[in-house]
Amino acid sequence: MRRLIRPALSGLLAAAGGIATAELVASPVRPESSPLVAIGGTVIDATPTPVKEYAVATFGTYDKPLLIGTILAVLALLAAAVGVLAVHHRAAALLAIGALGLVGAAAALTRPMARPIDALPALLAGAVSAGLLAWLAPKAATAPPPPSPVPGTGPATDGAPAGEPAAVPAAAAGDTSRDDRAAARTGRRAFLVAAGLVALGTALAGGLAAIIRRSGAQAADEARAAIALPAPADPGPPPEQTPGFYTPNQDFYRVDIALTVPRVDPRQWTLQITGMVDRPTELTFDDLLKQPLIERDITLNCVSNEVGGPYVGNARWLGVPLAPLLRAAGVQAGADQIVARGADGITIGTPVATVLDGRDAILALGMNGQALPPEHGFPVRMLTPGLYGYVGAAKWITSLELATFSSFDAYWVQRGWAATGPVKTASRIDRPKAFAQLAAGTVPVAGVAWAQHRGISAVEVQVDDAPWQQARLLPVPSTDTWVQWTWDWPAATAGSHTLRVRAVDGTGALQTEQRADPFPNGASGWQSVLVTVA
Ligand SMILES: Nc1nc2c(c(=O)[nH]1)N[C@H]1C(S)=C(S)[C@@H](COP(=O)(O)O)O[C@H]1N2
Ligand SMILES: [Mo]
Repeated sequence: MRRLIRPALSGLLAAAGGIATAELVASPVRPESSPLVAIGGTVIDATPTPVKEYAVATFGTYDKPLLIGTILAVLALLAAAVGVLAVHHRAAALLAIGALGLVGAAAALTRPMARPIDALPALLAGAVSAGLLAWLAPKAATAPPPPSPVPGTGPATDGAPAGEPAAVPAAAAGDTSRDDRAAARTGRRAFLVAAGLVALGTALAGGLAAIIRRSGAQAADEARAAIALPAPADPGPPPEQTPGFYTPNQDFYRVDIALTVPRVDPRQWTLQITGMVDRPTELTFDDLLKQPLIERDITLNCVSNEVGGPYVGNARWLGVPLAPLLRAAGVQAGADQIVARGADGITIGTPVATVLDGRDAILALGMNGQALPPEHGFPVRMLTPGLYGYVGAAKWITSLELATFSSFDAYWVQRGWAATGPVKTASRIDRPKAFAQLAAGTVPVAGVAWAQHRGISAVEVQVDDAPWQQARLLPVPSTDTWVQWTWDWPAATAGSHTLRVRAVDGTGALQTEQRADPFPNGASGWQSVLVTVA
């Protein structure tokens, strides 16, 4: 086992050196061409939807560091194995490492927005790793340990692979043993020096890559900080004052396929409006700032949200109405789908009819008084009140292509999710928390309910099997936001109680009791929480 340490380490170091080189080359120009990012993206795209669902539900926003960590762990195991392979089969080991580089290159080349040059970092990683391994492997090959001077206790020869020299007969030990030990020491020193050099080089390259990457992000962040959002031509109503109505940007849920948050420089950004339009259009960020902007409170939620789950938030958005832009481009007859593309490579398909039906579908530039945060789609994202995010809220948007639903399936639709995703009526209990221990007396029960663009007309609460009670609804600016509700529970009887909530939407339809999982078109069912009154 101990004999494998140096070969395994040389495999690891060779791979680390190659990966660091790739990061260094990728960082300044095309961060997305990093083999790690490309392989991660490929894994995300290939992951079966239920697993992806599980990852989002279980690890939330941490699912990405976890994925990168897993990929690194797998690579480390492979690299160590290749290092061991190099002891007896050097050529095969070098080929294996080269093949890993090819896998990375293939991943980079098949990313949605790939360019041929994106293969370069991975190919370089393969070549550098192979070179490093060729250099380290001979130094890692351990000289056989000096034979034991006592007969019978020397290394067993039984298990030795064919072709390996059997242990030197003990009688011939003496001087040879001392020479061997000296040679082993020199060999170890040579290996340690070489390994140290590779480790140092790797750390330098990796550190430099990190610095370059951060300064690239900084440039986009500085451009973001320098943006002075114009006043809206059509301001929103006075902001609601109740705590919790607006979700602060840093608390707003985040769901996307982007392994690293795209840092888009608004000065280089353009939006293409293409496809089935009479006048293909290209707009710059400044063009958008010059449009009459509207300010609206809109609640956004994710189709992956479970009943009672956290993937819903409400913000005050500033944006350009989308319908006039589309009309100016001249939407052709038959075009029923807007395919939005994001800088992370996603496609999101939104019904043309929904965007043109008079609702406040916007290209959002501002969120709660700031330019969009990078995580939420800076510089520009789409928002379509009443639709789940996966069909109406493309972030880091780069183009809008007018198409048909029959000719193109967007990213999530290819993975089995419904092609159109109107939000389902939902309600949530935020207070008291599940399993809370409460004192008898008046217990404030409170939460939110949403059915964007239909609105909420009533929320009802039930304790155990008692009759449903009407909750009080707090005022809202439009049907496009969630509604905060409260109800005072006269909690008199000690023991366990179940609180249940349901809502009625603006059309008078009662929220369905029918339980459904998020896949394929959103969860449904009434939420209940169990609490104890002392
Ligand atoms: N570019 C891009 N836009 C995207 C996604 C994505 O993966 N990439 N995810 C969508 C989904 S599933 C949701 S629910 C919302 C989430 O927006 P948020 O992260 O700002 O809350 O963004 C949508 N827009
Ligand atoms: Mo979503």
